[in-house]
Amino acid sequence: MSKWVWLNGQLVEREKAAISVFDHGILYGDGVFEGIRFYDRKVFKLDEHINRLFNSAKIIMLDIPYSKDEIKKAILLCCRESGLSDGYIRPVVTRGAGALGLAPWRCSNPSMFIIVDTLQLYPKEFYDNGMPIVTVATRRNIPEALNPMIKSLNYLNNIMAKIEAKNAGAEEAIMLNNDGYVAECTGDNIFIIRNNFIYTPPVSAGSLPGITMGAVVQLAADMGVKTVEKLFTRAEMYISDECFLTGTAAEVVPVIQIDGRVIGDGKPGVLTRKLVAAFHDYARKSGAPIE
Ligand code: PXG
Repeated sequence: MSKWVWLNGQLVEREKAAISVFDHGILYGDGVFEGIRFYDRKVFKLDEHINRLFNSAKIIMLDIPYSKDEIKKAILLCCRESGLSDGYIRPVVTRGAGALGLAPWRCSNPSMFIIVDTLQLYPKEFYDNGMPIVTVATRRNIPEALNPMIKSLNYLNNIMAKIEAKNAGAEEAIMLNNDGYVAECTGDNIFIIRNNFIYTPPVSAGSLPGITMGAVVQLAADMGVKTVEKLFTRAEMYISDECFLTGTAAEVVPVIQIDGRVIGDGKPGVLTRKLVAAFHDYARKSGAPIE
């Protein structure tokens, strides 16, 4: 864990890093964030994460008070100061302190902080043997209400789904959209494989445009395997040959059971295992050096 948190332009000791209880990030979940990894002192897909942070902010009309370059520099500084060679970076931008009442224009200044910490991945067992997951009743936010492509501080939809998964004895939940098609998991994108094609729901189904997803689609293409964005149902998942999840925290995780149905032969599939290994290598080779 890093001793420092970057808060509004300054490194502050982690215990002393505090923001106002009047910040609308806390009062209303009014803000945006990113989750980024660094491996072997290199930040993975930094530009892509910064671009997504700015896109999320633009959609909610939140002016980030720093340039992309300033934020990149701050992130690299936080990584260096952490003394870690591998870790997780959490930049957060909130609407800032304001009056009680929703009005964002009554907030003085957006607040920004960056945390660097180590990250608890799923147990290693899941990467070796695969993970069982379940579909939950909580539907993904409809894009017309709160578009899932915004990585906002409003994660209650996903948290409710996570609780349901835990209640059902699983670590991750599949969330359907309001039409009953598979959207994504609570913090991961989902993929199925059938007849050597990879399928994943389009962002318009109600998912976050995953950065890990982008990397995995490219790695699969390099192996000669095409990924098709397509709506699919629970039934189509149950009869898939393989299934896996991608996310910054999770990387690539094989799924071997969905709602009690065994996927394939109940072991991580051949292509999935190749992608787990390829992603692991790629993530450690590429990236922006922290010094
Ligand atoms: N869907 C959702 C809803 C997410 O929050 C992903 C998909 C995968 O996107 P990336 O760009 O990471 O491949 C996410 C990302 C956490 C945690 O603390 C969650 C994410 C990232 C980092 C940490 O659970 N979710």
